[in-house]
Amino acid sequence: MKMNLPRMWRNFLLAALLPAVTTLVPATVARADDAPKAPVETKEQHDARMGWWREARFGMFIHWGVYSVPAGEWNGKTDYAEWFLEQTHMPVSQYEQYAKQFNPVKFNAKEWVAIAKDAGMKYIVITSKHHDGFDMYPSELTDWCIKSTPFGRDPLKELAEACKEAGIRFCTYHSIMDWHHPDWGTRRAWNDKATGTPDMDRFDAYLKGQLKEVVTHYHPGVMWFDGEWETPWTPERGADLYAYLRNLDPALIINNRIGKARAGMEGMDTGAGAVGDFGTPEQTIPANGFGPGVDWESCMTLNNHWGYNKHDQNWKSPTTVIRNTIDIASKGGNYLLNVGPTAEGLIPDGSVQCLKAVGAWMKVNGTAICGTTAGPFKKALAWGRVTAQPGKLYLHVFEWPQDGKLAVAIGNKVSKAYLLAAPDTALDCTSGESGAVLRLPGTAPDPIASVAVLEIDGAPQVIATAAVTQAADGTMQLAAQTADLVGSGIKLQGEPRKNVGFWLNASDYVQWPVQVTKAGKFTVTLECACQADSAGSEYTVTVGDQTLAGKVESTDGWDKYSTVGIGSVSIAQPGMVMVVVKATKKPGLAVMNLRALTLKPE
Ligand code: H79
Repeated sequence: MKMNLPRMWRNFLLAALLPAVTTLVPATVARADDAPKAPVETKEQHDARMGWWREARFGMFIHWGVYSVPAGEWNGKTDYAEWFLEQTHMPVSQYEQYAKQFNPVKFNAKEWVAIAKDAGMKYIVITSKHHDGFDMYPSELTDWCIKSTPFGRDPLKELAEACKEAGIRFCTYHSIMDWHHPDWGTRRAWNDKATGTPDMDRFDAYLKGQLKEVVTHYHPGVMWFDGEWETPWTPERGADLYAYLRNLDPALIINNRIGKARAGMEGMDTGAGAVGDFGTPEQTIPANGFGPGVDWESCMTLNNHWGYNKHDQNWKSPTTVIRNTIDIASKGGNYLLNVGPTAEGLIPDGSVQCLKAVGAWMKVNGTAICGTTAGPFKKALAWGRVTAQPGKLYLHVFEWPQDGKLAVAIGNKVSKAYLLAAPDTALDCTSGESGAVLRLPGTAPDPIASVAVLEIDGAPQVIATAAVTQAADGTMQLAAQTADLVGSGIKLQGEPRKNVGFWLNASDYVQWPVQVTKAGKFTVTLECACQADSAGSEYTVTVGDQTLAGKVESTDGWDKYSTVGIGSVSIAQPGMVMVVVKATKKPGLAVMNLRALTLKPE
């Protein structure tokens, strides 16, 4: 669906409120002793199960269903897609008629799989069912499925087979929320086909029956849930379904939307009710990664809709898609990029053209994406991004240096350096404790991103670089833009990203490594904003080994800043000092919006 401003605002409020709400749920989901449990795994077994998915890094999402028949248009409005039924409030009996027009005779599974594979994608995730409840395979449990169309074929079977043949993984998306089924707990008023009282236990049995069909007939590598946020779906049902599926197929990988702990569109779990194997940021890329052991996948549209919309030609450029792929891989995540095929069975040309350009880049540089892990740097670098493999760093250069010199803040010895576009030409690279400097040729082999490989001895040793240095008068200005943001929710906001916001988790924090050249005594002030109903948060500011404490007062708005003095600190000698702001108490929605911290010599 297209995200308009009011919805985004609703999302923000919901995302903001969610952590507070989930803390009301017991930390471990209480279930009957005899309830089925997921197979117990050692870390090694877990790593082995996640192995193919972690290596893949790049996949194709496919949103395909009967909503592709109206193609996003109804009654003069042209902004619909897969949320058509909910947004138009069309009676279900009328919506069902679209199934009779769904006859995608041009569908060719091998072609779709080739489009994905040629783009460098290693898996596809297709909607076995979206929120409208329509199954894209012949289910024995309902007629509201591909059987009620003139299309006498099984798209899931054809795709699963084509994937197997091409050596890429077949996966399915299955919506929990179901606007069509009479037993889904929050039945829509426009569901004129449903009678009786909704019964979630019956719904649960129906869902399990369908998932058993999907798992046993098509063997998806991932089961991707969605639509978990409505109240009829509970943490208990999530945990129970997770156990059910993992017992059905112990190798199955399941996303976190099977549970109830997802914090809004940021997609990561906060609070209780967490189940599943990976987090699911939607239409967004986390500012930084989450460290080893936290698996996540950013899903994104190629235009403004998931399902087919014939009016939407707002395609992302190859530059955006390629740099997103790199950015995500450099932070240790996967990129699941969507296409919305037509009711004829074709992937729109705008998508195909973009994916072709991505494929051309991946052909040369794919080894710097697939099978790599996050790079060693905690934050994005000014010139590009870094991914890693044992003994190798892949430098994805977005901004080609004018003087041909690329400084890389690692202390390792570099034994060999070359471009993936010219692997036989060794590049000159000096290395040592003060960092590596790579000499690049005059022009970039690829204006979107050129990849240089550094072969290094041992694990990468990052040289700490100070974001902040002292001004001539000794002042240190610690601006939001230069901070390390640590945590799952906290991020820069405002234009141009001028403050630290979304400080909804009290455990998130902010820090600056500061290079002190002139030691002495400093007055510490903080520039922050806080809405009245969130006032009262308490925080500490730690400078080296000294800690000051403060309390956030209302400034009458999240965008009304005031500067408050919080005390003074002494820095005994020059060197690297860490300045950290942490929350110790958060009675309201957020800790504060933080614009800057200033240390001024006394
Ligand atoms: O399948 C695609 C979309 O149809 C579906 N997810 C992608 C993969 C999608 N459903 N809803 N949205 C996208 C946006 C709506 C988000 C909200 Fe919420 C649901 C706002 C309030 C409820 C999630 C849960 C975000 C905040 C709470």
